Amino acid sequence: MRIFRLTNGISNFTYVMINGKVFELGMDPVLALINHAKGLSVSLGSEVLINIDEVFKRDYRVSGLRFTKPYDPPEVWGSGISYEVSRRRYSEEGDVAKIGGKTIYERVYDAERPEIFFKATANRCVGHGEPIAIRGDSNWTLPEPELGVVISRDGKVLGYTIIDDVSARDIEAENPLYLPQSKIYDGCCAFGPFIVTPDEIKDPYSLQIRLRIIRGGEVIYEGEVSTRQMRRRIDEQVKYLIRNNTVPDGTILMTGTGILPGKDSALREGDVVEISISEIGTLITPVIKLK
Ligand code: DO4
Ligand code: MG
Repeated sequence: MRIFRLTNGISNFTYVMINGKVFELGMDPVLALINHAKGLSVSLGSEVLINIDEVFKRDYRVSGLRFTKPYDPPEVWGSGISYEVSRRRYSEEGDVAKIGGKTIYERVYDAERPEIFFKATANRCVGHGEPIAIRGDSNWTLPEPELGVVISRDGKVLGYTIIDDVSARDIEAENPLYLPQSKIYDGCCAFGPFIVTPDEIKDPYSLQIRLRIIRGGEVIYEGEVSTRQMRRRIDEQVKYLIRNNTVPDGTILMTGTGILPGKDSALREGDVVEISISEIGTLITPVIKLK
């Protein structure tokens, strides 16, 4: 089952795709995911005939029906430095503090406890076709394409999604204590277009994540990674997130980036970020710069 939401700019309409057919969803999307996980029934409305491929091409600048975020997540959290490449690149870029001869990023990669940080609330998130943002005070902001997991309050994985942990790398590189300011701001997170239930994913550890940054119609950066290269299991990351920390049903956890474009690919207003994950889909977002 795949949940998605369309908007006409005034009202939102939530749908579910089952075996290629699209139905109106007759209940709250998070409840539908919980029921699906428990083998309980999901309330469906009428079947609808929508040309998904056609709607997929539209963005927020055109009027009419278009994609938006699949639901309003109560909280979005991140897990960091979960790929070897992020351990190395985060250690190299910026004036990075060392403790006991290792950078903080090397230490956290090797440690038993993962890096877990707060990322966003629903109002800071956008969906497919909607703009992600560069902070007005950042000149080096990068997309971080990640596998997102939607979880229940008891840590069960209810669904998978594509998520972009957009990060002001210059602000964090100046001082790691600035992490919340580099991570949390308006338009700092995009996810969707679909939430895909676990029964539709063969193996979450063999998904291919691809990133393209497009500028003026030209691809200026392209990279890919497999979730096979993730250092920690998803259940281990979730376990630390919910340890003594009650999260609401429908919370999203980002599982870390394994693709890091260089400083020369810093996002600019007008760029388009395209993230694909095999078996899930493609999330495309234009980029704006905040004042
Ligand atoms: O502190 C660094 C943040 C790391 C991160 O967001 C990632 O590895 O994806
Ligand atoms: Mg990240």
